[in-house]
Amino acid sequence: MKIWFSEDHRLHFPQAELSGGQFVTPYERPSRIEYVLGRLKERGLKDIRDPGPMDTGPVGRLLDAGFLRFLEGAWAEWKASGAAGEIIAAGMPARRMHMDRIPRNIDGKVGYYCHASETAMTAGTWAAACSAMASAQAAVRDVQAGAGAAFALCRPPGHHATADQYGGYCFLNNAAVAADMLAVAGARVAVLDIDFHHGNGTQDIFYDRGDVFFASLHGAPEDVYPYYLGFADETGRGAGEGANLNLPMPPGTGYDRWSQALDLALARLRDWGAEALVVSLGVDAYKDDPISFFRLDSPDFLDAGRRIAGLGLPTVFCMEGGYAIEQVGVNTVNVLEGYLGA
Ligand code: Q9C
Ligand code: ZN
Repeated sequence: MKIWFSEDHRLHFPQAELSGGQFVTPYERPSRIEYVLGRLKERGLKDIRDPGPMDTGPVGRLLDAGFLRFLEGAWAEWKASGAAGEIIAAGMPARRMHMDRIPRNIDGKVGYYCHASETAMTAGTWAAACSAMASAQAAVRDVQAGAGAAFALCRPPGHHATADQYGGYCFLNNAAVAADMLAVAGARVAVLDIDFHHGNGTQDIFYDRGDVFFASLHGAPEDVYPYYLGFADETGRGAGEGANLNLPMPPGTGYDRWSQALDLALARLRDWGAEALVVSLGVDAYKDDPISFFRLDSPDFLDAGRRIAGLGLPTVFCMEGGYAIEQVGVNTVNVLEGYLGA
């Protein structure tokens, strides 16, 4: 299995995350990736390649043009406005305000294009986000050329980003663009999101579409971010009706319950007729994750990889979350090894 990875992820490293009313060092930090790289090498997964530049075509096809222009130019505009710090959204359009008028002022634009203010942007955020996207695209090309699977070691992650909003540590939705590339080429594509958090961005992007199935296992939105999406009664709309499956679970959920949910999701994808799979591979369901509340242990990730392999589909893995930094490598590579060993 090829692994696609760009050093440019380092260009995104804000100093600040708004957490519990304080600015803390972001949980989503560059060192996460070092642990994954280290573990990959330790386990003999050494075919690690640089993806080169992002292919803007598939990105522009799926995501909002104004949003992409905003992300690219935000830092320059922010600095030009005299702001001294990192880009942090202060206010967003709320109930009974205008959702469809884009402010001229950069502070207003930031709120317009952001859905969660914990996530800061810096000078290198756009370049890093593009490099993560490039890895996802390279993994898609592998699978389209006949590889059974490929791993995009994306950072920053993507599944919380919609077509026109960032947040939840995500800017460009890597997995969604990967799925769309596969779908446009004619496959029935399933996205399986095993990150602890609901993949609100991916769900939103495909909610009306019947050619991409989205399934997510996650902490119940009553209890955890993203709070306002990810409920079990969200089943898709229009042509997408029946192609969205949310499996929210409560605090303390362990592998017994989680693996039953995984099996249910896999059965639904199979019944739907999925021909290609994109896995949003977050490992924050781990028991010691500092911002999550499931209880998976490291060997459980091996088993999860085995079960996913049981679908027998060409698979693109995209890295998402996981914040128990020192275990992120073992847990992520366990999914891949479980998959490969199955
Ligand atoms: N006080 C991903 O896993 N809320 N994003 C953090 C910490 C946002 C997680 C709360 C969590 C976003 C890709
Ligand atoms: Zn997560």
